Amino acid sequence: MKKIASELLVERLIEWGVDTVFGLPGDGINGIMEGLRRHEDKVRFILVHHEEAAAFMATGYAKSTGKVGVCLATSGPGGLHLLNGLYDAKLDHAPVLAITGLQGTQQLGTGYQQEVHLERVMEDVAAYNVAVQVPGPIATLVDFAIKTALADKTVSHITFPVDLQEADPEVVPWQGGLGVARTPESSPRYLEGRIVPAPESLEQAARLLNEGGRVVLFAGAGAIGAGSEVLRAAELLASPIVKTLPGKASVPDAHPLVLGGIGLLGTRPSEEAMEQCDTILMVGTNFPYTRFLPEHARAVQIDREPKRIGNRLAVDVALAGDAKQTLSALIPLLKEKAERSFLVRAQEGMESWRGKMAALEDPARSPIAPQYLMSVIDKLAEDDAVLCSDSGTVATWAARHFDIRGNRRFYLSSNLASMACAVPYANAIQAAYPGRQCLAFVGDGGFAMLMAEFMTAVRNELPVKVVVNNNGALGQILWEQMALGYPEMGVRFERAFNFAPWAQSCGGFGVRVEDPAEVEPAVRNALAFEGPALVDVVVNPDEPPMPSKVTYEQAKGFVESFLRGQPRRASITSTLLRDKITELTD
Ligand SMILES: Cc1ncc(C[n+]2csc(CCOP(=O)(O)OP(=O)(O)O)c2C)c(N)n1
Ligand SMILES: [Mg+2]
Repeated sequence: MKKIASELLVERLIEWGVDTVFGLPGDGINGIMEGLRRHEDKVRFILVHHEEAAAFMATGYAKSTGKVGVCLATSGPGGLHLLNGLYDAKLDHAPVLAITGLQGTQQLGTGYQQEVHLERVMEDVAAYNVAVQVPGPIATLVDFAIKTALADKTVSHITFPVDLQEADPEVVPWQGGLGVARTPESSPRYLEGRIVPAPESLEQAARLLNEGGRVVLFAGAGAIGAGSEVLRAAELLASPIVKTLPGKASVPDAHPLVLGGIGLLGTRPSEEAMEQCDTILMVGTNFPYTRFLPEHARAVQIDREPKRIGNRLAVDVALAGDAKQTLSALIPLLKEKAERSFLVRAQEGMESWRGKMAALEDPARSPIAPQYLMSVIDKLAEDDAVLCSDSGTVATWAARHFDIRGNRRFYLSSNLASMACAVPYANAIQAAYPGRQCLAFVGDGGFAMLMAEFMTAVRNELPVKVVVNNNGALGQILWEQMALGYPEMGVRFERAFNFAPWAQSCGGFGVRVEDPAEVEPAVRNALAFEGPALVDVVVNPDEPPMPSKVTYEQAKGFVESFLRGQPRRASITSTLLRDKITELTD
Protein backbone atom coordinates (compact mmCIF):
# COMPACT_ATOMS: atom_id res chain seq x y z
CA MET A 1 0.00 0.00 0.00
CA LYS A 2 1.37 3.39 -0.94
CA LYS A 3 2.11 5.58 2.04
CA ILE A 4 -0.07 8.69 2.47
CA ALA A 5 0.89 12.04 4.00
CA SER A 6 -1.37 11.61 7.04
CA GLU A 7 0.87 8.74 8.11
CA LEU A 8 3.67 11.25 8.64
CA LEU A 9 1.44 12.87 11.26
CA VAL A 10 0.41 9.60 12.90
CA GLU A 11 3.96 8.20 12.93
CA ARG A 12 5.26 11.34 14.56
CA LEU A 13 2.55 11.21 17.24
CA ILE A 14 3.68 7.65 17.95
CA GLU A 15 7.30 8.77 18.20
CA TRP A 16 6.16 11.28 20.81
CA GLY A 17 4.65 8.43 22.82
CA VAL A 18 1.04 9.29 22.00
CA ASP A 19 -0.93 6.06 22.49
CA THR A 20 -4.50 7.35 22.47
CA VAL A 21 -6.43 9.76 20.25
CA PHE A 22 -9.96 10.84 21.19
CA GLY A 23 -12.23 11.85 18.35
CA LEU A 24 -15.00 11.44 15.84
CA PRO A 25 -14.51 11.09 12.06
CA GLY A 26 -16.01 13.02 9.18
CA ASP A 27 -15.39 13.56 5.50
CA GLY A 28 -12.80 16.19 6.35
CA ILE A 29 -10.50 13.68 8.08
CA ASN A 30 -10.97 10.39 6.26
CA GLY A 31 -7.31 10.50 5.25
CA ILE A 32 -6.22 10.92 8.88
CA MET A 33 -8.53 8.10 9.96
CA GLU A 34 -6.87 5.89 7.35
CA GLY A 35 -3.47 6.90 8.72
CA LEU A 36 -4.66 5.92 12.21
CA ARG A 37 -6.05 2.63 10.90
CA ARG A 38 -2.72 1.75 9.35
CA HIS A 39 -1.01 2.23 12.72
CA GLU A 40 -3.73 1.03 15.05
CA ASP A 41 -1.38 -1.44 16.70
CA LYS A 42 0.51 1.52 18.20
CA VAL A 43 -2.11 4.19 18.76
CA ARG A 44 -5.69 3.56 19.73
CA PHE A 45 -8.57 5.69 18.57
CA ILE A 46 -11.35 6.20 21.10
CA LEU A 47 -14.53 7.08 19.27
CA VAL A 48 -16.78 9.51 21.14
CA HIS A 49 -20.32 10.74 20.52
CA HIS A 50 -19.59 14.47 20.65
CA GLU A 51 -16.32 16.23 19.79
CA GLU A 52 -16.64 18.44 22.88
CA ALA A 53 -16.19 15.23 24.87
CA ALA A 54 -13.10 14.34 22.83
CA ALA A 55 -11.54 17.67 23.81
CA PHE A 56 -12.53 17.20 27.47
CA MET A 57 -11.07 13.69 27.30
CA ALA A 58 -7.79 15.01 25.94
CA THR A 59 -7.80 17.56 28.77
CA GLY A 60 -8.58 14.97 31.47
CA TYR A 61 -5.94 12.67 30.04
CA ALA A 62 -3.36 15.49 30.06
CA LYS A 63 -4.28 16.63 33.58
CA SER A 64 -3.99 13.15 35.01
CA THR A 65 -0.90 11.90 33.14
CA GLY A 66 1.08 15.10 32.50
CA LYS A 67 1.41 13.87 28.90
CA VAL A 68 -0.03 15.60 25.88
CA GLY A 69 -3.70 14.77 25.27
CA VAL A 70 -4.72 14.48 21.62
CA CYS A 71 -8.16 15.01 20.10
CA LEU A 72 -9.29 14.79 16.49
CA ALA A 73 -12.30 16.27 14.73
CA THR A 74 -13.47 16.81 11.21
CA SER A 75 -13.59 20.14 9.36
CA GLY A 76 -16.39 22.62 10.07
CA PRO A 77 -18.83 21.42 12.74
CA GLY A 78 -16.50 18.82 14.24
CA GLY A 79 -13.75 21.35 14.87
CA LEU A 80 -16.23 23.86 16.24
CA HIS A 81 -17.54 21.28 18.72
CA LEU A 82 -14.04 20.94 20.18
CA LEU A 83 -13.83 24.52 21.33
CA ASN A 84 -15.26 24.35 24.85
CA GLY A 85 -13.05 21.45 25.85
CA LEU A 86 -10.02 23.17 24.34
CA TYR A 87 -10.68 26.33 26.35
CA ASP A 88 -10.89 24.12 29.42
CA ALA A 89 -7.39 22.86 28.62
CA LYS A 90 -6.08 26.36 27.98
CA LEU A 91 -7.51 27.87 31.15
CA ASP A 92 -6.37 24.97 33.37
CA HIS A 93 -2.92 24.74 31.74
CA ALA A 94 -3.27 21.23 30.34
CA PRO A 95 -1.12 20.28 27.32
CA VAL A 96 -3.50 19.35 24.50
CA LEU A 97 -3.07 18.94 20.76
CA ALA A 98 -6.17 19.33 18.60
CA ILE A 99 -6.07 18.00 15.06
CA THR A 100 -8.77 18.98 12.60
CA GLY A 101 -9.59 18.62 8.95
CA LEU A 102 -9.88 21.49 6.49
CA GLN A 103 -11.45 21.72 3.04
CA GLY A 104 -9.35 20.62 0.06
CA THR A 105 -6.70 23.14 -1.02
CA GLN A 106 -8.47 23.64 -4.35
CA GLN A 107 -11.70 24.63 -2.65
CA LEU A 108 -10.35 26.90 0.09
CA GLY A 109 -11.65 30.44 -0.27
CA THR A 110 -14.60 29.51 -2.44
CA GLY A 111 -17.26 29.32 0.28
CA TYR A 112 -17.30 25.58 -0.11
CA GLN A 113 -19.52 23.31 1.95
CA GLN A 114 -18.42 23.20 5.61
CA GLU A 115 -15.72 25.73 4.86
CA VAL A 116 -14.84 27.01 8.28
CA HIS A 117 -11.33 28.34 8.63
CA LEU A 118 -10.49 26.49 11.78
CA GLU A 119 -6.98 27.97 11.87
CA ARG A 120 -8.71 31.36 12.38
CA VAL A 121 -11.33 30.02 14.77
CA MET A 122 -8.61 28.51 16.96
CA GLU A 123 -6.46 31.63 16.94
CA ASP A 124 -7.41 32.62 20.47
CA VAL A 125 -7.40 29.22 22.10
CA ALA A 126 -4.29 27.70 20.54
CA ALA A 127 -0.80 28.95 21.37
CA TYR A 128 0.56 27.10 18.34
CA ASN A 129 -1.82 27.02 15.41
CA VAL A 130 -0.98 25.95 11.88
CA ALA A 131 -2.55 24.73 8.65
CA VAL A 132 -0.54 22.06 6.80
CA GLN A 133 0.46 23.30 3.33
CA VAL A 134 2.66 20.49 1.95
CA PRO A 135 3.60 17.03 3.25
CA GLY A 136 7.36 17.60 3.81
CA PRO A 137 7.35 19.46 7.13
CA ILE A 138 4.44 17.57 8.77
CA ALA A 139 6.62 15.83 11.36
CA THR A 140 8.20 19.13 12.29
CA LEU A 141 4.81 20.80 12.65
CA VAL A 142 3.85 18.02 15.07
CA ASP A 143 7.11 18.62 16.98
CA PHE A 144 6.41 22.34 17.29
CA ALA A 145 2.82 21.72 18.31
CA ILE A 146 3.65 19.18 21.01
CA LYS A 147 6.64 21.10 22.34
CA THR A 148 4.54 24.24 22.68
CA ALA A 149 1.74 22.35 24.41
CA LEU A 150 4.13 20.71 26.87
CA ALA A 151 6.36 23.69 27.55
CA ASP A 152 3.60 26.27 27.91
CA LYS A 153 1.01 23.82 29.30
CA THR A 154 -1.52 24.90 26.73
CA VAL A 155 -3.33 24.07 23.49
CA SER A 156 -1.86 23.53 20.04
CA HIS A 157 -3.84 23.06 16.86
CA ILE A 158 -2.96 21.55 13.48
CA THR A 159 -5.51 21.67 10.70
CA PHE A 160 -4.94 19.45 7.71
CA PRO A 161 -6.59 19.97 4.29
CA VAL A 162 -8.41 16.85 3.24
CA ASP A 163 -6.64 16.36 -0.11
CA LEU A 164 -3.20 16.67 1.47
CA GLN A 165 -4.02 13.92 3.97
CA GLU A 166 -3.92 11.41 1.12
CA ALA A 167 -1.05 13.02 -0.80
CA ASP A 168 2.22 11.30 -1.67
CA PRO A 169 4.43 12.12 1.36
CA GLU A 170 7.44 12.60 -0.89
CA VAL A 171 5.89 15.16 -3.20
CA VAL A 172 7.43 18.63 -3.27
CA PRO A 173 4.99 20.48 -5.49
CA TRP A 174 6.65 23.88 -5.62
CA GLN A 175 10.19 25.16 -5.70
CA GLY A 176 11.17 28.79 -5.55
CA GLY A 177 12.48 31.59 -3.43
CA LEU A 178 16.21 31.78 -2.79
CA GLY A 179 16.44 28.12 -1.90
CA VAL A 180 18.37 28.84 1.31
CA ALA A 181 16.43 26.47 3.61
CA ARG A 182 15.93 22.72 3.54
CA THR A 183 12.74 20.86 4.32
CA PRO A 184 12.70 21.20 8.10
CA GLU A 185 14.03 18.41 10.24
CA SER A 186 13.47 18.40 13.97
CA SER A 187 13.33 15.84 16.73
CA PRO A 188 10.40 14.54 18.76
CA ARG A 189 11.91 15.41 22.12
CA TYR A 190 11.06 17.71 24.97
CA LEU A 191 12.77 17.72 28.31
CA GLU A 192 11.28 19.71 31.15
CA GLY A 193 13.98 22.13 32.27
CA ARG A 194 14.82 22.35 35.95
CA ILE A 195 13.46 25.65 37.16
CA VAL A 196 14.74 26.76 40.57
CA PRO A 197 14.86 30.29 41.91
CA ALA A 198 18.10 32.12 42.63
CA PRO A 199 19.62 31.51 46.12
CA GLU A 200 19.16 35.21 47.06
CA SER A 201 15.42 34.98 46.36
CA LEU A 202 15.14 31.82 48.47
CA GLU A 203 16.93 33.54 51.36
CA GLN A 204 14.72 36.60 51.05
CA ALA A 205 11.63 34.39 51.08
CA ALA A 206 12.86 32.42 54.09
CA ARG A 207 13.59 35.62 56.02
CA LEU A 208 10.10 36.93 55.35
CA LEU A 209 8.45 33.63 56.28
CA ASN A 210 10.58 33.22 59.41
CA GLU A 211 9.53 36.71 60.55
CA GLY A 212 5.83 36.01 60.03
CA GLY A 213 3.72 35.56 63.16
CA ARG A 214 0.64 34.09 61.51
CA VAL A 215 1.55 32.32 58.26
CA VAL A 216 -0.88 30.60 55.90
CA LEU A 217 0.32 28.16 53.23
CA PHE A 218 -1.98 28.40 50.22
CA ALA A 219 -1.68 25.40 47.88
CA GLY A 220 -3.03 25.21 44.32
CA ALA A 221 -2.94 22.71 41.45
CA GLY A 222 0.78 23.38 41.03
CA ALA A 223 1.35 21.86 44.49
CA ILE A 224 -0.01 18.45 43.44
CA GLY A 225 2.92 16.05 43.58
CA ALA A 226 4.68 18.22 46.18
CA GLY A 227 2.51 17.09 49.10
CA SER A 228 5.28 16.05 51.48
CA GLU A 229 7.21 19.29 50.89
CA VAL A 230 4.04 21.34 51.44
CA LEU A 231 3.38 19.51 54.71
CA ARG A 232 6.99 19.89 55.85
CA ALA A 233 7.10 23.63 55.13
CA ALA A 234 3.76 24.15 56.86
CA GLU A 235 4.89 22.12 59.88
CA LEU A 236 8.00 24.30 60.26
CA LEU A 237 6.08 27.53 59.77
CA ALA A 238 3.22 26.40 62.05
CA SER A 239 1.00 27.43 59.20
CA PRO A 240 -2.39 25.99 58.41
CA ILE A 241 -2.77 24.85 54.79
CA VAL A 242 -5.59 26.23 52.67
CA LYS A 243 -6.25 24.61 49.28
CA THR A 244 -7.82 25.80 46.06
CA LEU A 245 -10.33 23.39 44.55
CA PRO A 246 -8.06 22.28 41.66
CA GLY A 247 -5.32 21.93 44.31
CA LYS A 248 -7.52 19.68 46.47
CA ALA A 249 -5.41 16.57 45.79
CA SER A 250 -2.19 18.28 46.95
CA VAL A 251 -2.47 17.22 50.60
CA PRO A 252 -4.87 14.94 52.52
CA ASP A 253 -8.02 16.58 53.85
CA ALA A 254 -7.86 14.94 57.25
CA HIS A 255 -4.29 16.02 57.96
CA PRO A 256 -4.08 18.17 61.13
CA LEU A 257 -2.45 21.03 59.22
CA VAL A 258 -5.15 21.16 56.53
CA LEU A 259 -8.14 23.53 56.60
CA GLY A 260 -9.64 22.47 53.27
CA GLY A 261 -10.84 24.76 50.50
CA ILE A 262 -11.41 28.49 50.19
CA GLY A 263 -13.99 30.63 48.43
CA LEU A 264 -17.73 30.08 48.19
CA LEU A 265 -17.16 26.29 48.25
CA GLY A 266 -14.59 26.45 51.02
CA THR A 267 -14.48 26.09 54.78
CA ARG A 268 -14.93 28.68 57.47
CA PRO A 269 -11.56 28.05 59.13
CA SER A 270 -9.84 28.65 55.76
CA GLU A 271 -11.65 31.94 55.33
CA GLU A 272 -10.80 33.03 58.86
CA ALA A 273 -7.14 32.01 58.53
CA MET A 274 -6.90 34.09 55.35
CA GLU A 275 -8.48 37.08 57.11
CA GLN A 276 -6.21 36.85 60.13
CA CYS A 277 -2.82 35.87 58.71
CA ASP A 278 0.05 38.35 58.46
CA THR A 279 2.04 36.29 55.92
CA ILE A 280 1.05 34.02 53.04
CA LEU A 281 3.10 31.45 51.14
CA MET A 282 1.36 30.73 47.83
CA VAL A 283 2.38 27.51 46.11
CA GLY A 284 1.28 26.84 42.52
CA THR A 285 -1.92 28.82 42.61
CA ASN A 286 -3.49 31.49 40.46
CA PHE A 287 -6.71 31.58 42.55
CA PRO A 288 -8.89 34.26 40.97
CA TYR A 289 -11.34 35.09 43.80
CA THR A 290 -9.26 37.82 45.41
CA ARG A 291 -11.92 38.74 47.99
CA PHE A 292 -10.85 35.62 49.86
CA LEU A 293 -7.16 36.54 49.87
CA PRO A 294 -5.59 38.52 52.74
CA GLU A 295 -5.60 42.28 52.29
CA HIS A 296 -2.52 43.28 54.23
CA ALA A 297 -0.35 40.17 54.49
CA ARG A 298 3.20 39.93 53.21
CA ALA A 299 3.38 37.37 50.43
CA VAL A 300 5.79 34.87 48.94
CA GLN A 301 4.63 33.15 45.75
CA ILE A 302 6.01 30.04 44.07
CA ASP A 303 4.97 29.36 40.48
CA ARG A 304 6.66 27.60 37.60
CA GLU A 305 5.41 30.34 35.30
CA PRO A 306 7.06 33.64 36.26
CA LYS A 307 4.41 35.75 34.57
CA ARG A 308 1.68 34.37 36.84
CA ILE A 309 3.46 35.57 39.98
CA GLY A 310 1.91 38.68 41.50
CA ASN A 311 -1.29 38.36 39.46
CA ARG A 312 -3.62 38.16 42.44
CA LEU A 313 -1.69 39.76 45.29
CA ALA A 314 1.11 42.30 45.41
CA VAL A 315 3.84 39.81 46.17
CA ASP A 316 6.95 40.64 48.24
CA VAL A 317 9.11 37.73 47.07
CA ALA A 318 8.67 35.90 43.77
CA LEU A 319 10.02 32.38 43.52
CA ALA A 320 9.86 31.20 39.92
CA GLY A 321 10.17 27.45 40.02
CA ASP A 322 8.56 24.08 40.22
CA ALA A 323 6.75 23.60 43.57
CA LYS A 324 8.55 20.45 44.68
CA GLN A 325 12.05 21.62 43.80
CA THR A 326 11.55 25.14 45.12
CA LEU A 327 10.08 23.99 48.43
CA SER A 328 12.91 21.45 48.80
CA ALA A 329 15.40 24.29 48.42
CA LEU A 330 13.43 26.57 50.75
CA ILE A 331 12.78 24.12 53.60
CA PRO A 332 16.38 24.01 54.93
CA LEU A 333 16.22 27.80 55.31
CA LEU A 334 13.02 27.78 57.37
CA LYS A 335 13.19 27.92 61.17
CA GLU A 336 10.77 25.85 63.19
CA LYS A 337 8.36 28.29 64.80
CA ALA A 338 7.93 28.12 68.55
CA GLU A 339 4.78 30.26 68.54
CA ARG A 340 2.03 28.01 67.18
CA SER A 341 -1.16 29.54 68.57
CA PHE A 342 -2.45 30.68 65.14
CA LEU A 343 -2.31 27.09 63.93
CA VAL A 344 -3.89 25.76 67.10
CA ARG A 345 -6.81 28.21 66.80
CA ALA A 346 -7.31 27.17 63.16
CA GLN A 347 -7.27 23.51 64.20
CA GLU A 348 -9.95 24.18 66.82
CA GLY A 349 -12.02 25.92 64.16
CA MET A 350 -11.55 22.92 61.91
CA GLU A 351 -12.83 20.55 64.55
CA SER A 352 -16.05 22.48 64.84
CA TRP A 353 -16.33 22.78 61.01
CA ARG A 354 -15.90 19.02 60.61
CA GLY A 355 -18.68 18.52 63.17
CA LYS A 356 -20.98 20.78 61.13
CA MET A 357 -20.19 18.95 57.91
CA ALA A 358 -20.77 15.58 59.57
CA ALA A 359 -24.16 16.79 60.82
CA LEU A 360 -25.18 17.71 57.26
CA GLU A 361 -24.22 14.20 56.15
CA ASP A 362 -26.95 12.74 58.36
CA PRO A 363 -28.32 9.60 56.60
CA ALA A 364 -31.69 10.08 58.24
CA ARG A 365 -32.47 13.24 56.27
CA SER A 366 -35.23 12.84 53.73
CA PRO A 367 -35.36 13.77 50.84
CA ILE A 368 -31.79 12.55 50.42
CA ALA A 369 -29.22 15.19 51.31
CA PRO A 370 -26.52 15.59 48.62
CA GLN A 371 -24.00 15.91 51.44
CA TYR A 372 -24.95 12.43 52.60
CA LEU A 373 -24.65 11.06 49.06
CA MET A 374 -21.16 12.49 48.73
CA SER A 375 -20.14 11.14 52.14
CA VAL A 376 -21.19 7.66 51.06
CA ILE A 377 -19.07 7.91 47.93
CA ASP A 378 -16.21 9.15 50.09
CA LYS A 379 -16.60 6.25 52.48
CA LEU A 380 -16.84 3.56 49.82
CA ALA A 381 -14.39 4.76 47.16
CA GLU A 382 -10.89 3.37 47.18
CA ASP A 383 -7.89 5.20 48.55
CA ASP A 384 -6.54 5.74 45.05
CA ALA A 385 -9.88 6.58 43.43
CA VAL A 386 -10.14 9.45 40.96
CA LEU A 387 -13.16 11.70 41.37
CA CYS A 388 -14.16 14.00 38.51
CA SER A 389 -16.74 16.62 39.34
CA ASP A 390 -18.90 18.80 37.15
CA SER A 391 -19.63 22.46 37.85
CA GLY A 392 -22.73 23.12 39.88
CA THR A 393 -23.74 22.49 43.47
CA VAL A 394 -22.09 19.10 42.88
CA ALA A 395 -18.71 20.85 43.09
CA THR A 396 -19.56 22.18 46.56
CA TRP A 397 -20.59 18.75 47.82
CA ALA A 398 -17.43 17.21 46.37
CA ALA A 399 -15.23 19.99 47.75
CA ARG A 400 -16.56 19.59 51.28
CA HIS A 401 -17.61 15.96 51.61
CA PHE A 402 -15.07 14.00 49.55
CA ASP A 403 -11.78 13.63 51.34
CA ILE A 404 -8.42 13.33 49.68
CA ARG A 405 -6.56 10.47 51.27
CA GLY A 406 -4.04 7.91 50.07
CA ASN A 407 -3.37 8.48 46.41
CA ARG A 408 -6.76 9.92 45.52
CA ARG A 409 -7.07 12.48 42.78
CA PHE A 410 -9.72 15.10 42.09
CA TYR A 411 -10.37 16.87 38.79
CA LEU A 412 -12.84 19.43 37.52
CA SER A 413 -12.99 22.19 34.96
CA SER A 414 -11.70 24.78 37.37
CA ASN A 415 -10.99 28.02 35.56
CA LEU A 416 -13.49 27.58 32.73
CA ALA A 417 -15.87 25.96 35.23
CA SER A 418 -17.70 24.20 32.43
CA MET A 419 -20.52 21.78 32.99
CA ALA A 420 -20.31 18.30 31.43
CA CYS A 421 -16.57 17.71 31.77
CA ALA A 422 -16.78 15.02 34.44
CA VAL A 423 -17.93 11.99 32.43
CA PRO A 424 -15.42 12.59 29.58
CA TYR A 425 -12.66 13.23 32.14
CA ALA A 426 -13.49 9.99 33.96
CA ASN A 427 -13.58 8.05 30.68
CA ALA A 428 -10.19 9.38 29.60
CA ILE A 429 -8.57 8.84 33.00
CA GLN A 430 -9.98 5.32 33.06
CA ALA A 431 -8.44 4.72 29.63
CA ALA A 432 -5.09 5.97 30.97
CA TYR A 433 -5.29 4.01 34.26
CA PRO A 434 -7.29 0.84 33.55
CA GLY A 435 -7.08 -0.62 37.06
CA ARG A 436 -8.12 2.50 38.91
CA GLN A 437 -11.56 3.40 40.23
CA CYS A 438 -12.70 6.43 38.19
CA LEU A 439 -15.85 8.23 39.24
CA ALA A 440 -17.85 11.11 37.79
CA PHE A 441 -20.04 13.14 40.14
CA VAL A 442 -22.49 15.09 38.02
CA GLY A 443 -25.62 17.18 38.21
CA ASP A 444 -28.67 16.23 36.18
CA GLY A 445 -28.12 19.38 34.07
CA GLY A 446 -24.47 18.73 33.30
CA PHE A 447 -24.97 15.02 32.76
CA ALA A 448 -27.74 15.58 30.20
CA MET A 449 -25.39 17.78 28.16
CA LEU A 450 -23.00 14.94 27.29
CA MET A 451 -24.80 11.86 28.57
CA ALA A 452 -24.00 9.96 25.39
CA GLU A 453 -20.49 9.70 26.75
CA PHE A 454 -21.78 7.01 29.09
CA MET A 455 -22.27 5.06 25.84
CA THR A 456 -18.61 5.75 25.02
CA ALA A 457 -17.72 4.14 28.36
CA VAL A 458 -19.84 1.09 27.59
CA ARG A 459 -18.52 0.67 24.05
CA ASN A 460 -14.91 1.05 25.10
CA GLU A 461 -15.29 -1.10 28.22
CA LEU A 462 -14.27 1.73 30.50
CA PRO A 463 -15.74 0.74 33.89
CA VAL A 464 -16.40 4.29 35.12
CA LYS A 465 -18.93 4.97 37.85
CA VAL A 466 -21.28 7.90 37.29
CA VAL A 467 -23.27 9.30 40.20
CA VAL A 468 -26.00 11.75 39.24
CA ASN A 469 -26.98 14.23 41.95
CA ASN A 470 -30.46 14.60 40.52
CA ASN A 471 -32.19 17.70 41.89
CA GLY A 472 -34.26 18.38 38.75
CA ALA A 473 -32.67 21.80 38.49
CA LEU A 474 -29.69 23.90 37.51
CA GLY A 475 -29.20 24.10 41.23
CA GLN A 476 -26.14 26.30 41.40
CA ILE A 477 -27.80 29.06 39.41
CA LEU A 478 -31.02 28.78 41.38
CA TRP A 479 -29.11 29.65 44.56
CA GLU A 480 -27.14 32.38 42.84
CA GLN A 481 -30.37 34.00 41.65
CA MET A 482 -31.76 33.92 45.17
CA ALA A 483 -28.58 35.29 46.72
CA LEU A 484 -28.90 38.22 44.30
CA GLY A 485 -32.46 38.81 45.43
CA TYR A 486 -34.13 37.49 42.28
CA PRO A 487 -36.82 34.82 42.45
CA GLU A 488 -35.76 31.81 40.40
CA MET A 489 -36.03 31.97 36.63
CA GLY A 490 -35.37 29.22 34.09
CA VAL A 491 -33.50 26.97 36.46
CA ARG A 492 -35.86 24.07 37.12
CA PHE A 493 -36.56 21.30 34.63
CA GLU A 494 -40.30 20.82 34.19
CA ARG A 495 -39.96 17.05 34.30
CA ALA A 496 -37.81 14.90 36.51
CA PHE A 497 -35.77 12.48 34.43
CA ASN A 498 -34.81 8.99 35.44
CA PHE A 499 -31.39 8.17 34.02
CA ALA A 500 -31.18 4.63 35.43
CA PRO A 501 -33.24 2.73 32.81
CA TRP A 502 -31.43 4.71 30.14
CA ALA A 503 -28.05 3.58 31.53
CA GLN A 504 -29.32 -0.01 31.45
CA SER A 505 -30.48 0.41 27.88
CA CYS A 506 -26.93 1.48 26.99
CA GLY A 507 -25.63 -1.80 28.36
CA GLY A 508 -24.40 -0.45 31.69
CA PHE A 509 -25.52 -0.86 35.28
CA GLY A 510 -28.23 1.61 36.25
CA VAL A 511 -30.05 2.14 39.51
CA ARG A 512 -32.41 4.84 40.71
CA VAL A 513 -32.39 5.83 44.37
CA GLU A 514 -35.10 7.80 46.12
CA ASP A 515 -34.93 6.41 49.64
CA PRO A 516 -31.97 7.44 51.86
CA ALA A 517 -31.61 3.85 53.05
CA GLU A 518 -30.90 2.75 49.47
CA VAL A 519 -27.99 5.14 48.85
CA GLU A 520 -25.26 3.04 50.37
CA PRO A 521 -26.24 -0.31 48.82
CA ALA A 522 -26.68 1.34 45.41
CA VAL A 523 -23.27 3.01 45.46
CA ARG A 524 -21.69 -0.17 46.79
CA ASN A 525 -23.24 -2.24 43.98
CA ALA A 526 -22.20 0.26 41.34
CA LEU A 527 -18.61 0.26 42.57
CA ALA A 528 -18.58 -3.53 42.62
CA PHE A 529 -19.98 -3.81 39.07
CA GLU A 530 -17.26 -4.74 36.62
CA GLY A 531 -18.43 -2.39 33.84
CA PRO A 532 -19.71 1.17 33.57
CA ALA A 533 -22.35 1.94 36.17
CA LEU A 534 -24.71 4.81 36.88
CA VAL A 535 -26.49 5.68 40.12
CA ASP A 536 -29.26 8.22 39.69
CA VAL A 537 -29.97 9.71 43.09
CA VAL A 538 -32.99 11.93 43.67
CA VAL A 539 -31.72 14.50 46.15
CA ASN A 540 -33.37 17.36 47.98
CA PRO A 541 -33.69 20.14 45.37
CA ASP A 542 -33.94 22.73 48.13
CA GLU A 543 -30.59 21.99 49.73
CA PRO A 544 -28.48 25.16 49.55
CA PRO A 545 -24.73 25.11 48.88
CA MET A 546 -24.16 27.64 51.63
CA PRO A 547 -21.01 29.78 51.63
CA SER A 548 -18.98 29.13 54.76
CA LYS A 549 -19.79 32.64 55.97
CA VAL A 550 -22.99 34.24 54.73
CA THR A 551 -22.44 37.92 54.02
CA TYR A 552 -25.02 40.57 54.79
CA GLU A 553 -25.57 41.12 51.06
CA GLN A 554 -26.23 37.42 50.43
CA ALA A 555 -28.69 37.18 53.34
CA LYS A 556 -30.43 40.34 52.14
CA GLY A 557 -30.67 38.85 48.64
CA PHE A 558 -32.35 35.73 49.99
CA VAL A 559 -34.93 37.72 51.91
CA GLU A 560 -35.64 39.97 48.94
CA SER A 561 -36.10 37.06 46.58
CA PHE A 562 -38.55 35.49 49.03
CA LEU A 563 -40.44 38.76 49.36
CA ARG A 564 -40.62 39.06 45.59
CA GLY A 565 -42.34 35.68 45.34
CA GLN A 566 -39.77 32.89 45.28
CA PRO A 567 -41.99 29.93 44.20
CA ARG A 568 -40.75 27.26 46.61
CA ARG A 569 -40.12 29.40 49.66
CA ALA A 570 -41.87 27.07 52.16
CA SER A 571 -39.75 24.07 51.24
CA ILE A 572 -36.55 26.09 50.96
CA THR A 573 -37.15 27.74 54.32
CA SER A 574 -37.74 24.41 55.99
CA THR A 575 -34.50 22.97 54.51
CA LEU A 576 -32.55 26.06 55.54
CA LEU A 577 -33.95 25.96 59.07
CA ARG A 578 -33.39 22.26 59.37
CA ASP A 579 -29.76 22.61 58.23
CA LYS A 580 -29.23 25.32 60.81
CA ILE A 581 -30.88 23.26 63.55
CA THR A 582 -28.85 20.14 62.60
CA GLU A 583 -25.70 22.26 62.69
CA LEU A 584 -26.52 23.77 66.09
CA THR A 585 -27.75 20.63 67.77
CA ASP A 586 -24.88 18.46 66.67
C1 LIG B 1 -21.45 24.83 29.74
C2 LIG B 1 -21.98 25.64 30.86
N1 LIG B 1 -23.18 26.23 30.77
C3 LIG B 1 -23.67 26.95 31.81
C4 LIG B 1 -22.94 27.09 32.96
C5 LIG B 1 -23.51 27.88 34.13
N2 LIG B 1 -23.81 26.95 35.23
C6 LIG B 1 -22.94 26.70 36.22
S1 LIG B 1 -23.49 25.57 37.29
C7 LIG B 1 -24.94 25.39 36.47
C8 LIG B 1 -26.01 24.46 36.95
C9 LIG B 1 -25.59 23.03 36.86
O1 LIG B 1 -26.71 22.22 37.03
P1 LIG B 1 -26.54 20.69 37.34
O2 LIG B 1 -25.55 20.09 36.42
O3 LIG B 1 -27.87 20.05 37.41
O4 LIG B 1 -25.86 20.73 38.79
P2 LIG B 1 -26.49 21.31 40.16
O5 LIG B 1 -26.02 22.73 40.29
O6 LIG B 1 -27.96 21.21 40.06
O7 LIG B 1 -25.89 20.43 41.22
C10 LIG B 1 -24.98 26.23 35.35
C11 LIG B 1 -26.12 26.33 34.41
C12 LIG B 1 -21.67 26.48 33.00
N3 LIG B 1 -20.87 26.59 34.06
N4 LIG B 1 -21.23 25.73 31.97
MG1 LIG C 1 -29.12 19.77 39.01
